[in-house]
Amino acid sequence: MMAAATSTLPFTERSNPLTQNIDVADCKGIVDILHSCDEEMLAGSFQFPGLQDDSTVRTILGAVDHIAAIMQEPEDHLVVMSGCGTSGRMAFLAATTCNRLLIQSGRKACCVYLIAGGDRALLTSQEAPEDDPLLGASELQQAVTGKKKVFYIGITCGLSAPYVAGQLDYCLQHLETFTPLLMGFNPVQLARDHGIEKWDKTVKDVVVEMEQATKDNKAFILNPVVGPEPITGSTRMKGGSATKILLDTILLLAAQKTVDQCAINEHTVRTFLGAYSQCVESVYSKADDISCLVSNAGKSLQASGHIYYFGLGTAGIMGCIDASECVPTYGSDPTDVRGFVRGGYDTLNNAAGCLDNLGPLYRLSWKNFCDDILGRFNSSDSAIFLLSSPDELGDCTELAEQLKKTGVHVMAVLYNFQPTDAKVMVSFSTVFPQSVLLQMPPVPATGGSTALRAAACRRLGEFALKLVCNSVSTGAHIMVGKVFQNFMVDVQIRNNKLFYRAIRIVQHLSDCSQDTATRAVLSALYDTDDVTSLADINVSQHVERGTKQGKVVPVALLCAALQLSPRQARQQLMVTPVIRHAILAGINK
Ligand code: S6P
Repeated sequence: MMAAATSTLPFTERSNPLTQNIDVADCKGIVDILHSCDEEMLAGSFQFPGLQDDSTVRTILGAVDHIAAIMQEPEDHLVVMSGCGTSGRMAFLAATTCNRLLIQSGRKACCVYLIAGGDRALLTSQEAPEDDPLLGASELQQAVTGKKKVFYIGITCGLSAPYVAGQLDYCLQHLETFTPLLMGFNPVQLARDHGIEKWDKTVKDVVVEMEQATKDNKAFILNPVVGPEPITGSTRMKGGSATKILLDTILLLAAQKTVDQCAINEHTVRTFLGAYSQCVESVYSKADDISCLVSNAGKSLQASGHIYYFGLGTAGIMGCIDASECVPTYGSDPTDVRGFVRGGYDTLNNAAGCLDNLGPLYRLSWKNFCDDILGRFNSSDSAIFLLSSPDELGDCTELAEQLKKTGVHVMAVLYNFQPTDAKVMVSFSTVFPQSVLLQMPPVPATGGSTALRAAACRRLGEFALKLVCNSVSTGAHIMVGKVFQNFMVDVQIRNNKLFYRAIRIVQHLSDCSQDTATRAVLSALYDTDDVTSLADINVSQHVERGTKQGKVVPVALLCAALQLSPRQARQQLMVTPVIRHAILAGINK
């Protein structure tokens, strides 16, 4: 094997031994494999501290103390959470839900989020701004204008995003105002060390400076290792889930400390983290039901249909987030998987407000769905309702019944913390004969007000829905051949990280040298056999091209594995779109 030595590869980019045959598993098999990965995320044991280890718990407590202090003085103190892609979306969800809790508790909001690419990145893939540290720094500077103290949480699962590195660097230069916390899931020595265009530092340089600042008690690094992703490099999965666990735990406990004046200690933190382990088990105890959803969703994609999520409140937002990630991960069409939220932008509660005018992909309310899509909704499509309480059944019934008339699969996922009333369940299964009922474990009794406990239920429920939605979209894309072993073979080259990941995928799967893999990727990217003139072009230009050019990795793989020209490879893929089959067909010719 010529691929890069595993020990120098960040955990977030490694191939997970648990999932190497996920592409040939049946639906139940896929869900079972994802279960073992999520257990691995919570258990850790990768020779580095994991989510529940002492050092992680201590860092969480440190962050709780700082944020609780900020919550006491919301006029001129601020918590900023920031990231790219999924990390930014998790920051958005954490900031908006924490503000809501504070307001409900008679306090003032004190959290803001930043996401590379702005609010449009909440719904669609905007991967390029991730590469820009200066953009990151200037957006942070703007966000904190007039604030005296800022607790900044920069999230980059891979310790890899220049956008976040630029912000951390800015914090480090203004430590009189900022206390920065870096959140990610690699050891610091595996932070990204690639050169960044128009910047004199690498992400690793900044991480090393952060390390020094933590020694001086001026910063925090929260980087438990959660193990490789189920689909290699897809940090929307374990990375996104671990981010949610950490942000929710920190913010809920900080709110509990401030609002309810509860003492928060290591035991409280551990109790909270333990609730997430229980949640994972509750979710996957319904593996059979989840695999039915995967099967229907996969059949929809196989028939060129669509998967639509519908939800109220943050349950609906979880669907939108899951949908937004399918494009960069699987090179899917942005209309293949979509999420719709009742109330649209009023529910999303994003900083920039309504984005309807940006185009059809930004029309996200149920009403928008009825106006734009319902008329062409057909039996190849799948509809999945996401519910956070049986009380929401009434709100969903009308739309669900309308959809059922089209002969489509209408399914539901409901999480519930109360013992489920038998009568309610009968009406529920009448409207949704195919459903997943997640009976959630009790929320940890760590003290706190009713509002706080209700918020904790919501956060755990969102986490449960995330796991189910991730299973559905991952499983469905596996069923249409977008995964080879455990690699996302149709990943789009939309930023610097993805350019190098594409090369690694080709190198690994066709067992060639890095040089051959790079030439194959460039050849597929520019549709040419002669790549000599491309050697000196900046990666940002490859990214610009990669954003427009489809099927680069599949074409490059066939070029490298079967010595085809890009043209021949594209022809082969027209006949045999599933890459594993295309390679076998080529070999058997
Ligand atoms: C990953 C997702 C990406 C990442 C983004 C940020 O599945 O498609 O959008 O979230 O690239 O990555 P990171 O490592 O900085 O959190």
